[in-house]
Amino acid sequence: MNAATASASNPAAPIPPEEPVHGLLATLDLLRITRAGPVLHLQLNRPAKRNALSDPFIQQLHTVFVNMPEGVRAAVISGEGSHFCAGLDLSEVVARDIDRAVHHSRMWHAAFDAIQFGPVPVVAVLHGAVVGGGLELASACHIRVAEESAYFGLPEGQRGIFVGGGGSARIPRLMGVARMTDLMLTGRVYDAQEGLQAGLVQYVVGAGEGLAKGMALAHRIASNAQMSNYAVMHALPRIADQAQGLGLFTESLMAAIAESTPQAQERLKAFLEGRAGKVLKS
Ligand code: 1HE
Repeated sequence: MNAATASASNPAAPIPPEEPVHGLLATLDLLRITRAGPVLHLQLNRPAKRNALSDPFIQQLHTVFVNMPEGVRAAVISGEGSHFCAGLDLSEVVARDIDRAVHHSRMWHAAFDAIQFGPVPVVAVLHGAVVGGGLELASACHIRVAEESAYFGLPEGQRGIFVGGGGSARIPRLMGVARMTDLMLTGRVYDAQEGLQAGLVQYVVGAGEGLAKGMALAHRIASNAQMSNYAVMHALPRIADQAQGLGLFTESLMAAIAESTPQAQERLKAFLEGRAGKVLKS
């Protein structure tokens, strides 16, 4: 049994070491990508510009999620340097005409949709500035872990622009329209604890502890049955967007598909035969 299989079938298995990837993903110069068994780790790697998201950067992120290597079951996104991400590369906005601006925003949507509705659940590990497009990127991920240094802002109002990377659709679903309005109109910045209280992040950890926490969560996620993860990523947000009657119908279809997979059948049998873990208070 290789490391990927061992970790995917047993959440308590030791986390394998991170190793470099090869092929297409190794050619992406704005990302440092490593793999630990079933978990792919993408590090935003433009620290001199505080990981500001240029057009090539967005395209490279998109490339990863439409070329996910075989056997990867979860991903982690973190940022190199002192900040997770300073948002849109403002130097590229100057003198962009209206036609290109629409296409630019749609390019971000395509890339971030490929993350949110992509092949694997994604954990964002956040520290320092998580602002503007950086917060839009984090909100396209499925779980957010913040170190104490993380802070969240939407300075678009101050810059004379608007969110364009899906933030107006995703961020209110995390924190509510009223809080997002406050951040955008007043320039208010939330610290990590405020982000936790507002629902922006699910975990806050100490300085330097984010990656270990994010990797541990990703390995845990990778050990789930694939169709369960698929249902959570793809059905849950869509059901939340549907009227209740439609949502309940979608839920029934998704539940029937998930429970009839061989992985589900084996896991249910394992519990009934006393071979699977119990749900205990940690
Ligand atoms: C940048 C960017 C950027 C840094 N675009 N180049 N985002 C913002 O409005 C945030 C703007 N950035 C900042 O507020 C600060 O840079 C930080 C608080 C994130 C970091 O401060 P610091 O002191 O660590 O770094 P710095 O000295 O400000 O920046 C280092 C370099 O990165 C510097 O370039 P250099 O050539 O002078 O060294 C900066 O110009 C550069 N840099 N941030 C371009 N964002 C799809 S719509 C999304 C809309 C938005 O995202 S709006 C929010 C934009």
